[in-house]
Amino acid sequence: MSDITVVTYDWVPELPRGHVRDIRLCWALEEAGLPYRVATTPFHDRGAEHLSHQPFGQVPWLIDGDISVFESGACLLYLGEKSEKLLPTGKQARREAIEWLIAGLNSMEMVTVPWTIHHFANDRTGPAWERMDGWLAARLAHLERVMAGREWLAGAFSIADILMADALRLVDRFDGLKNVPATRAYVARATSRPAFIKVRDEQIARYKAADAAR
Ligand SMILES: N[C@@H](CCC(=O)N[C@@H](CS)C(=O)NCC(=O)O)C(=O)O
Repeated sequence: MSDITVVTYDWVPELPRGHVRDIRLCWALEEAGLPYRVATTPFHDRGAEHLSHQPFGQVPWLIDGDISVFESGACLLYLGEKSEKLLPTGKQARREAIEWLIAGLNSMEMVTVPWTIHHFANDRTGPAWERMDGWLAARLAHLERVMAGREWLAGAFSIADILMADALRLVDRFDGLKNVPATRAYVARATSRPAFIKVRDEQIARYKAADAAR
């Protein structure tokens, strides 16, 4: 049986380094102790082969034998099937972890991404920004109530935490968690796990090496 392959860009600009979503897959694989390798696809030339795996021309996707999976959430669910360390087998715990994974994508990341785009674009004045900032604050206030009472989202650490913490650490990068201490502590707890640190550092090193090779 061949190792799982995580596919990501061969190069990205400085800004997203350490945040490219292949991290979610590599983090999960490290947590589960599953063997894998990272392969790259051109950032500048996203051709038919790329689109046959990821129809939006994005990364990541994963290859497992003759199976190809795109969307980081779908990839995490796929990997969750392979290890109880990622997705519990008990019916209720499993349902909760899946619920929170989807919440991370569809209730949190749908707000965090446009919020961070305002930061990247240095566009933080006017009604559009205020609406966006208020929307995120409301979402975070609800999550804060949840996180005040628990260590991880769904019992033990799971793919739900990988997704949620990865989405939120981008907000933390712009100090957007300053009013939600339990959530901020949760993100710090998740991102101090050795598996996360390893894959984040490897991603940054990979892109530094790609700079040197250009
Ligand atoms: N919903 C997708 C989003 C993937 C995504 O935004 N990937 C970024 C890198 S982290 C990308 O490929 N950006 C380039 C682009 O959108 O053209 C997922 O979670 O996999």
